[in-house]
Amino acid sequence: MRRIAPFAIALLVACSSGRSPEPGEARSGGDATHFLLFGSQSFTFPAPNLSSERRAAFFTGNAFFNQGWVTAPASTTARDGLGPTFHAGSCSACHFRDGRGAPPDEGGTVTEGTIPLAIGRGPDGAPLGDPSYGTQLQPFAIMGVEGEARPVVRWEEVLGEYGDGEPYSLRRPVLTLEDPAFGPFHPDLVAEVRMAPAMIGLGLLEALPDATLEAFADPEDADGDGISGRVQRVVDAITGERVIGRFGWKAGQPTVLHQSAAAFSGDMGLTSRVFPDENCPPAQEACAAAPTGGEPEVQDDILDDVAFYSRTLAVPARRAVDDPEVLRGRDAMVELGCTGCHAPRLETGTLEGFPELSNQTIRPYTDLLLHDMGEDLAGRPEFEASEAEWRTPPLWGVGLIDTVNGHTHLLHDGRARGFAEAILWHGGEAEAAREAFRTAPRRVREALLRFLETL
Ligand code: HEC
Ligand code: HEC
Ligand SMILES: [Ca+2]
Ligand SMILES: [Ca+2]
Ligand SMILES: [Ca+2]
Repeated sequence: MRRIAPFAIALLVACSSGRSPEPGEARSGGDATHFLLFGSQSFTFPAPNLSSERRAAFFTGNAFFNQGWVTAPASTTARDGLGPTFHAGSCSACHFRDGRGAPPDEGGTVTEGTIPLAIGRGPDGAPLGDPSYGTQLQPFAIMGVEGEARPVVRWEEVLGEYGDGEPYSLRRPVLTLEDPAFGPFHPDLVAEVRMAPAMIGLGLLEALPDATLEAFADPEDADGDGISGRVQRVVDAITGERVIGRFGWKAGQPTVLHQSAAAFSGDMGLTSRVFPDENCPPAQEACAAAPTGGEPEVQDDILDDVAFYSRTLAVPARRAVDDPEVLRGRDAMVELGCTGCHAPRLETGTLEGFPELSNQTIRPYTDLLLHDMGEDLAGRPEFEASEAEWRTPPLWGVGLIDTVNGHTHLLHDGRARGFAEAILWHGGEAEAAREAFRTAPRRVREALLRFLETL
């Protein structure tokens, strides 16, 4: 297990001069970084290097991302077909202002996230659905069809203390699925809460070469640093091939287009060329009999525009990169072992059709690999990802979630109420980094948090 030399910490506290930002450090998304304003619209801008013609596709996609879909049949045939069961009526209901969803308060229901379900993994590794409820809970339904169940979250407090004795409190969600409409759930069911992540910079992550992810992977922890990242491999629904997974909290989706089509299907009940079937498990007869909004419901050009939009949202520039405390915090990321997973700087390769996103130096703070984060965070298994394994999320933009969405909830289920809590939940491969943070002098912890605020 990784140990941080006390000497390294001492060094970190002592040195306060001589640090400076790297050239271009504020441009987290390379040329797809925007410097516009850092208010509530910070996640909504197109990559500034899109041509005006390509901006048009961005804004068409934007319109379909924000608009509500309606029940079929309707006079607006371009946007009907919602349901029969669904979790939300628009993409932006969860990705509000292209930002991060918030979890419910005590006893509330999940509105800005999803409830993945599984009773294990199927032969190809994909999550195996509950026989009556499938691989995702859709709490709502159109008229004449029943929603599947009501996901209710209650919070349980967990107490701890920092190395210097300062106490802290964490909280974990306890999810119950109330009033199931189609009989009891399978006894092996695992259900979890996942909050909607921000939409920025996704095409840049898609443009990272497979070889970059493979080079970070160290499945047997050959270098003995306690971190054994693994590449996720999933089945591409379009080609049927096994490819690297990158998107979603367990990297269960290979491309932004694939993830967008999966969202149309699982989150909104809208069929597309990628997922042509409605979500109606055999027990749900009214669901199967309900009218559809066309075959497919999401026309190809609309799916393509939404995926284009989802790929080309700019990454906001960092603030205060030359502030001495921020620079100390940046160094603490390295010294405490955070950058073993949250890789600071990467080069994108060529993403076909996206010269704007290709060959960029980006600072996403992720390796996009799966890491065992310990039992406390465990959820459902997904392809190569075990229950406890999660993809390192990119950290760009995390400092602006409060500005955009008015909350500071982090981690896949939104349990962390800020950066410190997010770090304190790290376990498994990240236990050594968490302990280094927990036992670090207060000054170092504060510098680290200050750094995260500038992302
Ligand atoms: C009901 C809430 C909800 C709705 C509606 C929703 N999403 Fe999401 N979105 C999520 C959640 C939760 C995740 C994480 C998925 C996972 O881990 O399985 C996600 C992830 C994504 C990602 C991957 C982001 C990343 O960082 O890996 C993309 C792209 C995306 N959604 C696009 C869309 C689009 C396009 C729509 C509309 C067609 C949409 N979403 C509708 C909740 C939602
Ligand atoms: C072994 C890999 C690993 C290490 C080391 C690691 N992290 Fe993480 N980090 C993750 C993963 C995986 C998640 C997502 C876990 C989840 O959502 O359940 C995460 C989540 C986070 C989040 C929340 C992000 C979000 O979008 O919700 C923050 C902030 C964070 N890490 C900061 C740090 C800091 C600071 C350190 C060093 C003290 C660190 N991490 C060390 C893998 C790692
Ligand atoms: Ca439908
Ligand atoms: Ca379902
Ligand atoms: Ca290793």
